[in-house]
Amino acid sequence: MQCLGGTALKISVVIPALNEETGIGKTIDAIPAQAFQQEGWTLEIIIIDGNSTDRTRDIATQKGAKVIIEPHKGYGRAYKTGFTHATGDIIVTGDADATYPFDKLHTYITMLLNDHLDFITTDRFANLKHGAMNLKHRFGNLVLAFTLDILFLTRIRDSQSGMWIFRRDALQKIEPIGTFNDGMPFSEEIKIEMFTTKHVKSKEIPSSLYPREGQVKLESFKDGIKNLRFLFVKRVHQHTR
Ligand SMILES: Nc1nc2c(ncn2[C@@H]2O[C@H](COP(=O)(O)OP(=O)(O)O)[C@@H](O)[C@H]2O)c(=O)[nH]1
Ligand SMILES: [Mg+2]
Repeated sequence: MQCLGGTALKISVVIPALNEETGIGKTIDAIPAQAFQQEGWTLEIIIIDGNSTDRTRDIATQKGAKVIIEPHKGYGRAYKTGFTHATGDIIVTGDADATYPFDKLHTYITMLLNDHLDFITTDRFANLKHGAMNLKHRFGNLVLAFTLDILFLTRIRDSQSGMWIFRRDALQKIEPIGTFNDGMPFSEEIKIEMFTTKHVKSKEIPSSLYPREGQVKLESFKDGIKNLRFLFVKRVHQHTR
């Protein structure tokens, strides 16, 4: 049994959801709860619901998840709230739209533990399935990752990936999470902080992306520009800190 300070290791899976009734059930079902149990790990699933008007909350509750309502808009805002509720030693994130390989979590967590890492981000492009991402999004993602790498001297291939596996105490080593962007740039910001902070051991690992269930919340062009702009603003602030 993998333990931390004598007690069983606890995993918190934190998932933001806004009207995801078609994906939330599949997403939760993919979490390999049985493999966790065999390892002696305990599991909590926290859904941060943005006041969905469909059956998202009902389905999540039925599947045993804890549902927290965050009425303020924003992907980043949902995570900021979610992380304050997470009590696990390890936090795992991902969308509620069944696109991320939650079925591989056991392997990813084992890698974090065995390699003594603080933070893992997943590269969805490593094994991209046909139809999982259109060319426009693929190009936008390339531009954003390239810009981030140039500005922050990192080597991240997928700056927008929303699946991260990390030790909760790594959040104490970076800038206060409360100061992070409330919107989609949150995903870039957490990677920038984890990869550029001294004494935080971070790694990007190959992963995959499944086709989305339900309606996309991202407004591709508008959010793409916001994400790009964010990188420059963050760079200037980091420089003057
Ligand atoms: N709670 C909450 N969740 C959100 C909000 N906006 C997006 N999400 C969720 O965040 C995740 C990412 O959004 P998505 O549309 O899949 O963006 P993409 O993967 O970048 O195309 C999904 O699970 C959404 O349901 C929001 O304002 N509040
Ligand atoms: Mg998504």
